[in-house]
Amino acid sequence: MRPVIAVTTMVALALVGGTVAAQMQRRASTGALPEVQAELLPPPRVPAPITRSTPARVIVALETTGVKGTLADGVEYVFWTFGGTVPGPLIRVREGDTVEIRLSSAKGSLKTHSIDLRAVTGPGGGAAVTQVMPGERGDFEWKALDPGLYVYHCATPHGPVHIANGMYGMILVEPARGLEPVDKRNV
Ligand SMILES: [Cu+2]
Repeated sequence: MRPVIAVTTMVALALVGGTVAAQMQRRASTGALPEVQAELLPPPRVPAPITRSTPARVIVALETTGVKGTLADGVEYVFWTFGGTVPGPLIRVREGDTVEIRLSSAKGSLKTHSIDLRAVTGPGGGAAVTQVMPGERGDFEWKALDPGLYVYHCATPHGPVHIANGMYGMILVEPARGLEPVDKRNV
């Protein structure tokens, strides 16, 4: 059994090595990208469609905060939020963008928080490197490879409790060719 384990380990290390090398190569090639700040709006408002036809480096600065809100008539509750709202703001990027997530936690917050974006193909969708304690900040960057609409959420144990308290939102990775026009619009 040992040779099998050794070979498996070597293959895994080679794959990880290749992935890291590819990421480093991509990182080196993103140096000249124009930098844009993600427009983060309180739902139901959403950022305008992306009109760029080339990749950019998108900065997403999100703060986790506790916000007192009304749960029902006369019932107040402190929600755990991304950006002060439940759900959190829609993040809008374009396929091929390099996205830098800057997740901070407000001073005075009572919990550690994190972010797991399902659009990210990496450890925990970013949660592995963004377990931020009150007053701290965790950053990471990733490349948006797969267009689609994905959920993001806090992934600090116990994850479902953080999500149930309000820590979720959506991220849209627009296709590089742009979105298809809609045939019906409700206004
Ligand atoms: Cu959390």
